Amino acid sequence: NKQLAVGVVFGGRSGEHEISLRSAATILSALDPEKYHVIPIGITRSGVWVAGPAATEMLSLGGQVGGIESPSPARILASLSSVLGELDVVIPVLHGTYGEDGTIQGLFEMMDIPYVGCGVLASAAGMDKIVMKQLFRQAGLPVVEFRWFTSHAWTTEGDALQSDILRQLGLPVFVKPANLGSSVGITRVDDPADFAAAVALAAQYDRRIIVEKGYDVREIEVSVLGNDQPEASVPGEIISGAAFYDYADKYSPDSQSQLVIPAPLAPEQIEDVRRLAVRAFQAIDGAGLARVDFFLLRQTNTLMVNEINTMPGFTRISMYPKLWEASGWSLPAVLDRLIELAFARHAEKSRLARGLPLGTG
Ligand code: G1L
Repeated sequence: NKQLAVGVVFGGRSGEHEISLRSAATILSALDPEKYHVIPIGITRSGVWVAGPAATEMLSLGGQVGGIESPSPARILASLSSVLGELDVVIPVLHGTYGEDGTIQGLFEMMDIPYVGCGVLASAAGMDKIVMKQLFRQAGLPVVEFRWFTSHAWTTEGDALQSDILRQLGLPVFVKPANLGSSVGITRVDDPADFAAAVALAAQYDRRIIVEKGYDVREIEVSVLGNDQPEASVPGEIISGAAFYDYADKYSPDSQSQLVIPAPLAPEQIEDVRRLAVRAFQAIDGAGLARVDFFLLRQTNTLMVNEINTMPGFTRISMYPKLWEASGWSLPAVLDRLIELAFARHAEKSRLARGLPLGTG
């Protein structure tokens, strides 16, 4: 019974390097050493891949390893090929750009290495608030009212866009960059006079901007695990002190927000939210795992799918593992399952024809 070689890839070029290191440390310590030969793999801030002592050092130093010089593409490619050689499966633990947006998943596809979690399409769709909401809407899921536009449209016809959007959505609205994992660049707007500044801020992070209608809500989250027959955990609720669950709140240990598990909901509503979570996962063609975040509108007591997160926070105090814990699945058991799912998906893909006529190999 041979141990599986599991690479855990963390760090990276995104602004959220440290969050990746913390989730990676949790995953490394929860993988069963009887079953797995675990290989930490770090990506430095400059994009160079390192394994062995240098990777372990990155974890303990909180990402201070490596300069900020830009290595050549050839050097990056050489570093990653030297590191990814002997792996049976990889777990990407990377935030944002180059991590959860489908790019690294594409790299693993090209190298034919099984990897944990969503594929290219679901990862990319899950990182884009506009595409995600369009897919949800098309699948018949309830989503908040929204509008979107490009920075270019804003510069050429901003006044018309603003009046049209505010007439449609009312106030408050949330103005957000379309393509970003965390809550940076997001503004709640209560006064039309503040709208343009909110758009200018969001436009610093993406060329596409989404405006969502604001509601008085409770925030409910569900963990999903599986490939073709995804399962939903018990729901949890985030009780937030702040005006909204912002970046600092989400990740700082002295956070004002509190997780309530299971969420205090009526039994029918628990079933509803779990069913909706599975459908949201399927709407983006999810695989492996995702956390689905809901709004429960206080006024009407109705549920709306807010977002899906294909790489949820994964420290011991994070919602995703805590919801499974409450559903009877320990962190090591969840990781075992995710690795099985990675192999199942890889095997299924390998069996599919690759556009070749039958009989050519
Ligand atoms: F191990 C899993 F399940 F594959 C996994 C991997 C990565 C779960 C969650 C995450 N999360 C992240 O990588 C992060 C986006 C929170 C950065 Cl730390």
